Amino acid sequence: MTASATTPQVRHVSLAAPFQDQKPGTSGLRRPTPVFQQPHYLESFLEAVLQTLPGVQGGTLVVGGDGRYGNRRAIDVILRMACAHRVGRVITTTNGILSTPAASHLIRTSPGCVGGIILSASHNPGGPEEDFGVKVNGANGGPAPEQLSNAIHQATLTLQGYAVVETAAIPLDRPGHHRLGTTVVEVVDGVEDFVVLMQKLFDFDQLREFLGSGFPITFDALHAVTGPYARRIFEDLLGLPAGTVRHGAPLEDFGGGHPDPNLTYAKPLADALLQGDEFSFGAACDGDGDRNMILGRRCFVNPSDSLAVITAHATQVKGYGQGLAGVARSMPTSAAVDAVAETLAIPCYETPTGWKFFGTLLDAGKITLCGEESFGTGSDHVREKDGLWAVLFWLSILATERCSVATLMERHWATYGRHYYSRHDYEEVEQTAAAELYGTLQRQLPRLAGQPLAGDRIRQADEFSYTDPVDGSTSSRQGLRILLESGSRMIFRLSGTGTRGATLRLYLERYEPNNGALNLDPQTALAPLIRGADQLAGIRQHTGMSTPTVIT
Ligand code: G16
Repeated sequence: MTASATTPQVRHVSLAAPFQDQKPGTSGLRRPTPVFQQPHYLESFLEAVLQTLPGVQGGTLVVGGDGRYGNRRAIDVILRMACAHRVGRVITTTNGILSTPAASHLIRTSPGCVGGIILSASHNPGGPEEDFGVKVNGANGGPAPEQLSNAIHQATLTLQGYAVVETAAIPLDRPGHHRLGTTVVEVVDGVEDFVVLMQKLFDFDQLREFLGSGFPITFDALHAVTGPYARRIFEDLLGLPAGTVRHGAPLEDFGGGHPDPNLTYAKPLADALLQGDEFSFGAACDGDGDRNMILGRRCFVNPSDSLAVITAHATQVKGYGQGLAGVARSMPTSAAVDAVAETLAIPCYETPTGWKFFGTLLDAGKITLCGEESFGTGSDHVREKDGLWAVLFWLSILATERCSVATLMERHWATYGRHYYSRHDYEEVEQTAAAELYGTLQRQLPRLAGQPLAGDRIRQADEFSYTDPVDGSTSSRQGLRILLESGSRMIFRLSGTGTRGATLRLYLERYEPNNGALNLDPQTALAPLIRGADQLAGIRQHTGMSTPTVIT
């Protein structure tokens, strides 16, 4: 163990004024990197976290990130502030690389761990002029619930200063133990524990045999955190050829790309699967490894459908053979999983957007699987969504079914019917224009029931609010819902993860029974709803945009 020569002196740094803009969004505090580089900005938020997270003094904290620009500096600051706050032990990883699901696992398996700090702006681009972020997780390994996030925000609003020690940076280039005053800093391999967990949940022998039998796959790590994990799993353990993992080296700016696994930002991968014949399966994960996109040859799997397929086939997969307690999806996610849950006769919960809302259900054992339309799928193995877990789950299903992704989807729709679904994003809309659009529609809600729309009729129009069935907490203002008599629906929400202007999300869904037209292009199937949404909310008029920036 290396120790700093003398116990470092704690320095109390005063703030000229508390920061007023440190309210966490859907998942942590995300801002353009230059905002985080302002003097004291990062330290202010961390001080609020260290003052608010229960059990910090003497407790254990997990710290790591997705490797983006600012990661290394932030870890250094956290270690020095943790020492000043007498944190007992900080567990961090070689080069500070730690995916969000691996962080969740590490928190859950480290004795005395009170939570974690994950440095990531998730799927947002990274670099000196791009985005940085700080996510805070609690002792259960999941994202801070709303009450904790609110308490951290409240603390920032009145903060007078912060405590830090000055000392040389702890080397993170290899595993080891170090001492900083009374704080032990443990540098561990951030990959191995997670890989062992995956080996418990999935049958690697079955996967190795299947993937070696002529089912070529490709995985795109988008130069983000999953590269080292995916290389270890696919190339070392499953024996796939070197190069199976594309863009596998984590880079501070993600190679100039946007580490968001969707058809727009993972286009080379999408083109390889949707236009080429080289691969039977393709997948990608986001900046911090919690999101996933699944592709088959000529087949894009909608994330809502992915959750439904995983639920329908769960008992075929090693770690889930005992069956499912229940499932949950976020409100804007399609009801495809509801249909499967009904057949399986298990409960299906509808929560607001944000993984944090699944935490109480998972902790109480009410659900085994959960997912969101925003490319997130996960289970009770951790308390975060998990990109590589989803990829291995899909491959395990395919290894049992021995069919193509497209055939699996066709069979699924022929059984449960198809929930045509699409999300239209309007990014970087001027804040006031977005607020006006949202507010105008919100005011119309009480008058909308019974009105014709999109060749249908509005059955119900409201703003979604949620009461947690476990702890009774309520969350209101969670999106505007327009529910039509046919069962189709459109949802309007303002994103809580963007950092520039506002992002309007429009979610569209239409159900087609299993004896109906199951092979339409989703944009064609949803065309009347798309037109109806514009007519109702004046999207073009308010945003000045004639088309969405991203369609998924
Ligand atoms: C975060 C949350 C997800 C949420 C997503 C989108 O994901 O963890 O639960 O669905 O944001 O949120 P919004 O629609 O408000 O932008 P991530 O991967 O960014 O941490």
